[in-house]
Amino acid sequence: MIRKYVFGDPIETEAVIAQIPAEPGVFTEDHVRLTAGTEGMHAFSYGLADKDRIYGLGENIRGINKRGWRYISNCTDDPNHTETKNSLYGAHNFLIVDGADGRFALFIDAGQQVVFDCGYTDRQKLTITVSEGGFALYILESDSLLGLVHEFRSIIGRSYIPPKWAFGYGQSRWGYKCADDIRRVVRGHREKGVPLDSVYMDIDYMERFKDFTVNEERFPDFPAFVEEMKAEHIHLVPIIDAGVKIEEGYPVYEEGVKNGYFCKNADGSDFVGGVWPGRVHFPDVLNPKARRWFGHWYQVLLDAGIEGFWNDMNEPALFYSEAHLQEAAKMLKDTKMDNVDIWKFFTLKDILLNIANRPEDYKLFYHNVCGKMVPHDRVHNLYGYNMTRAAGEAFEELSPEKRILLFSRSSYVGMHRSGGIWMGDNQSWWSHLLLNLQMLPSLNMCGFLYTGADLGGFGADGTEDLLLRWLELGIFTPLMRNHSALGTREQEFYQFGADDSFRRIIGLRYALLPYLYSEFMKAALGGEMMFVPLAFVWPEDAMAAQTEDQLMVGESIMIAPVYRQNADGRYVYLPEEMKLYRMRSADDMDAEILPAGQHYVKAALDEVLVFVRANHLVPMAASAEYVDAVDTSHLRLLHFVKEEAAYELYDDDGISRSVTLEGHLTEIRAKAEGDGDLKICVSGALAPRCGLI
Ligand code: MIG
Repeated sequence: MIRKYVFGDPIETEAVIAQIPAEPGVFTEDHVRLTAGTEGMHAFSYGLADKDRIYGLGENIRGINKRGWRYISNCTDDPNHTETKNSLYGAHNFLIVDGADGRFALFIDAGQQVVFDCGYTDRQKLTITVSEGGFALYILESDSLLGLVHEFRSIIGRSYIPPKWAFGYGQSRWGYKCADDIRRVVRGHREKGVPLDSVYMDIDYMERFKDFTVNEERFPDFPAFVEEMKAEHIHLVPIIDAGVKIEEGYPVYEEGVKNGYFCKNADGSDFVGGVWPGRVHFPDVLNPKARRWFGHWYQVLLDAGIEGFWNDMNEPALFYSEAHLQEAAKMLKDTKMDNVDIWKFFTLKDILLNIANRPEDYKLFYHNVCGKMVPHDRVHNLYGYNMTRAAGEAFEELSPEKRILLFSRSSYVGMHRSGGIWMGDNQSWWSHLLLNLQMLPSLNMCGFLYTGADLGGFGADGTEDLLLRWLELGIFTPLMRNHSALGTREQEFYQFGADDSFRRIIGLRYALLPYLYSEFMKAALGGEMMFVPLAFVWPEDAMAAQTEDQLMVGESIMIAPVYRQNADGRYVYLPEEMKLYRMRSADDMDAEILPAGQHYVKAALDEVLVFVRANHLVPMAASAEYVDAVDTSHLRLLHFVKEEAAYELYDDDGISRSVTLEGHLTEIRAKAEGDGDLKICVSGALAPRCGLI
């Protein structure tokens, strides 16, 4: 059951693609009350019983159950993902209430700011406040939590599917400057037999940070270099920033100005902001013509052989607006420095400290939405979405056969059809390893399946044990990329000592690929989650509902990564009997069956805990150095078969755009025979290719 209500005159976001007629007349709902209408804002509230839980809100801080904090949908470039924050890079306004009075979900489709007060101001109240402007509210009902997610996903359309190679390991660092830096990274991995499929190119590959340019001194023959890397089975993935450098003779700038494709000031001139290239204009990606134009610029890099991109700075991040920079400079100049008291000092300090991403600056510029000039703050949360959509739509034309890798920093529901996201600038903190885990299911609820965090942490100095432990989670996330910031400790695996552990753990990802790819594709094509909180699988189990450091990955396994430094294991809650595989590599593991309940489970620094549910199978391959080398002609099964089990394995060529479940699923069946000494018989078309582990 889905009901839609429209308030005011909303700007069409195209987040929802199903045709749902709006309810006529006044807003009446059993659950949700419309409470206030002050200053053009709308607020809704819902009374929470003591044990009610709230899920959703996609990319965000804090736990899986969102109750007890205030979250603000306001796409923000903020690298410090601490508990004190209210917003990260995305705006994912989907929320589920799992309440004593029943379960329901809602989606606020609005490009402007939305505040979700989930029992923060008043523990017994959920209040949602939508900033001025029109919007649509969807109310969804279903008996189950998974049913609510499925329903939502069915109206927002299919999630983005990357090429299969994008499930390989990627190495990135803000600081690789030239072809030799990249060659060194590839050699570092290949020499030690550590698998690798991609190397990311951060802003330094460009000429003066200009999009769609390549610095010729650093990459003298770029297409040849791309080919050279491909011969080593490495895909280069360049970054694209939102801001277009203002520079005479730079065609992206000149075309944009000529055609009026940039965001405008109130007086109709092009808005000027400051980002990496210095002074920039922002492409008005909300205007379909400008979107198409910007998207087609990616062709320059496609023509050079590039097959994947990451879109950055598209909240959009604003180091400064030119207007405010002038103002700030004047304020500083006008201050008499001979008698600065402490209050004056704070004012001075704040002038520069708060110059980036100022809310006031986001009100200064305008978009052309269907011929109307719309202030940016009304559509702020749609910017990164539409930048990435620009690329995604262009790729459908420019690469009609082959999938292109694409993921973004900023996003909104709807963008999940065009690309994935990475979780932005985290830190090399143990708490962010846990945050990575907790964001996964919330993102999946909102359609974002191709996702992952900067493994090892982006900001701050990482350590060997942190990287190892983080990879032990990262081997399960669709995007598996080690990335770190300029100025931090170098973080490629070979900067540390434990080469062999890294080889075995990263190798495990490749061995698990048949299962992980299959689960990803089934989730994408079926509108399901790949990472599921225990609460969604065992909703009546109060312990499961509180377990926020374990996840189901697909139908067969539960993961429980270690996320504390110096721990030799961790407590794991088993809602039911499971078989634990303690894996050191694809070939080295021990297994034991554990009863339901709480267990302290040992996991050495180089061991991964995989819990298989009863009557389930996990198809694996042998490890490989790159995705194309994973040999699926021989599969081995992790198994916990008490009676019988069946698994539907999905596979395809990994690159064609047209994908369906039909014709790509093969069933593997296993049956336990005999009493005392169980024998497991595998059947189905794949049986001759399957061995047991
Ligand atoms: O202001 O391109 O999140 O991944 O390395 C920083 C440099 C800009 C932010 C991205 C990060 C990237 C960095 N970028």
